[in-house]
Amino acid sequence: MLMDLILDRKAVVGVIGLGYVGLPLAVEMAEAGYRVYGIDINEEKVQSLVDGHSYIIDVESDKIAKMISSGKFHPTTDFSVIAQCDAVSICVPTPLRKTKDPDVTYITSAVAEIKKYMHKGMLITLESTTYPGTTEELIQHEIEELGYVIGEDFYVCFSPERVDPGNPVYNTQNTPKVIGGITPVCTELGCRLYGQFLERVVPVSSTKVAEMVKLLENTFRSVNIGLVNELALMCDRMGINVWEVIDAAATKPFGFMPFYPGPGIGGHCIPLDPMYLSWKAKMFNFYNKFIELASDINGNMPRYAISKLMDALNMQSKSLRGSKILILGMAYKKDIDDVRESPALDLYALISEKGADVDYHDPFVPTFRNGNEVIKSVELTSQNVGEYDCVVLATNHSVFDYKMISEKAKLILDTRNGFKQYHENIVKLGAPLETGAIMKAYQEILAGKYQ
Ligand code: SAJ
Repeated sequence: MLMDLILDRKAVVGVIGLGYVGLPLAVEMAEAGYRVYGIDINEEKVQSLVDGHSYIIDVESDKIAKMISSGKFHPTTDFSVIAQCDAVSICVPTPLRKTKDPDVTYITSAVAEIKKYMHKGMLITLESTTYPGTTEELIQHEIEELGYVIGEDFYVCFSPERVDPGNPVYNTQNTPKVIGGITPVCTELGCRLYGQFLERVVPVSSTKVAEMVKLLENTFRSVNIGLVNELALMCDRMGINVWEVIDAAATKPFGFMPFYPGPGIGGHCIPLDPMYLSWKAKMFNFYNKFIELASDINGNMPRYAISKLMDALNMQSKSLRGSKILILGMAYKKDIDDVRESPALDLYALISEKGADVDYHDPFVPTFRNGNEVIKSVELTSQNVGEYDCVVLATNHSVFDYKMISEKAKLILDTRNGFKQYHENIVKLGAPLETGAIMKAYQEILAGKYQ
């Protein structure tokens, strides 16, 4: 009986997809005492784990080595181990196609493998972010075709991943986990299993509710980022410093949550997940406005940043064409090494297209691909920073020496409000060009002049 196996921790569990979601999940399950098969199609990843090395920022290698030697964790590329599994969690990517519709081929491939080794009594939980209805369409109905009866012969849940790579406070173990099943018994089994190794499980009544929870979480971010990005454009036009406005609004202790403008949005979640919802809603003849509008505004920010750069150079009677530009930061957000969908990639391509000579410096990103080219991060020194006509701060890594850069650079376009001190040579996204007087007053307030 699956419930007994779960409660006695004798259940054998499989995790398909050993990335930033699947590997930490496998670790929690193995540490709770379950025998875990970690399945991935990438042989290098599997071999690395077999050798006791972790490639995920939040998972220590010695933990992997211990789990391997204790016999609790078995990384493999062989899907046939699913025949031995009482429960399987699917943690594969769900990218968007260029046409902005969901690419669920990783999910369908994983389900095709499960079908080969399916047996009675198995619990299947999908964790990949996707549109409402996916779990029923791509898992429940597929397995039912084999003659199994949902809620009796097999169980299916959806549980959205809430992993924030590199987050020093929240991790897989202590982040509440929403779980919704196709039937009540599915929900109960899913909650019982995850409840054995996670601090808190949040049951919901169906897989669709659970799928929608995740999309609301990330659409909430995308729309609010879009709001402040539009506010930045407005403030620029109106001669107001948007950063000061947001900092002051953020002093409101209730009913407000600060979001910040930027050169666009990146990552594997926020630019993509809301488009899943928008795509599915259209099938119900529901044409949403917020998601598409936010996506449009956020997607346009790189071009706004370029126009700001040209305005800034224009102040010094320089054209972008022929100028030397340094982009600081290529990662999609600060203090990480991930460049997926990073707006800095767009900035690099747009600045190149305009005929400028562009370099980048990012201590977390030694190289990146620009089309067929491999671009290398250049060194940043107090000598060379002054050689550039403009330094563009695209990602506000904590490690940058902001004081040195502001003293040595001829001109700075700050798209992240990374430079807190006032300097004549700093132009900010979302603030008027002539920032001198405005920023000087702002700096005096920050320095406590009126307190
Ligand atoms: N961004 C802004 N302004 C903001 C916040 C973010 O421009 O106020 C940009 C970031 O620079 C980045 C993009 O948006 O390019 C996404 O940033 P993010 O902070 O949402 O970071 P992500 O993509 O790593 O989002 C993840 C999400 N986690 C999951 O999906 C499990 C998200 O739900 C988390 O809230 C977020 O981490 C987090 O809080 O760090």
